Amino acid sequence: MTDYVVGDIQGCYAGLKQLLHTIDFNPSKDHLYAVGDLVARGEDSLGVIQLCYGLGDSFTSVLGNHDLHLLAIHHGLKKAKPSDNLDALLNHKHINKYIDWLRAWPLAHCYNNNTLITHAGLYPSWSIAQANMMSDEIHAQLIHKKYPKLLAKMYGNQPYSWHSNLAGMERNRFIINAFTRMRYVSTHGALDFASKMHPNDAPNTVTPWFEHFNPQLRPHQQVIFGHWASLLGVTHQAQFIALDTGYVWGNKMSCLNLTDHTIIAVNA
Ligand SMILES: [Mn+2]
Repeated sequence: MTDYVVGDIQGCYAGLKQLLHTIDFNPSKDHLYAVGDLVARGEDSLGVIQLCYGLGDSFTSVLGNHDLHLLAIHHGLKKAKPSDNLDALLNHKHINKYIDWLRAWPLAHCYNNNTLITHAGLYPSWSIAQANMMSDEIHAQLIHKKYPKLLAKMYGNQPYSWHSNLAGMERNRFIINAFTRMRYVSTHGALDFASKMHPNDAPNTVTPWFEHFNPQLRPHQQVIFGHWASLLGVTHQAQFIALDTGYVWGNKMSCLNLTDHTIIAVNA
């Protein structure tokens, strides 16, 4: 009985199959968590969704920016780019079932009380308990029948900074952006969406979110995240585990064994 967390899959069905084979994944005993971005860009997003859906209770995901974008495209709120490679999924006869399954995942999942699994990371002034509450706020709206209203208004970069008084769509948008799009923050904690480079190449006005001091995070707590392929899995801090190793860009798909804390990867 082993629990695993897989990094960004992004429609890479062959890579996911190879990884599950490599770890000898057994859905009757093991559990697979995913950091989100299950779909988009890879060769077979439909295959990935069908495989993950088929794992039933042995699979848990959090939502990534590409997963939310798929929901918006499905509702005609955004147009897919050809490079998204989502047509086979969007045109599938069971797409409504897959959309309902996808939108029911949260933005953050707490594992064993001290490990947060989320797509982009933990905003540096939030505790894990606060992050769970923020995730629940969005989850409640995503499982509501009027959820396309949230999708229609989630796009945009502002507000850049968190304040507990944020309300309505500004609050929703900040929470969604922090959990699904964050990489760098300014010294004052403002989200910076323009910078995507490796931290070695970053201007000194911004800091990776995981290097920004978080007074709410305890030393025994961990954050497992994806989204940031150019890190290639390196944060230099055991507390922050980066699992997007850029399989879709020709690098690796990585997975963390939560029992023995080893990382297993397959090459593209
Ligand atoms: Mn992402």
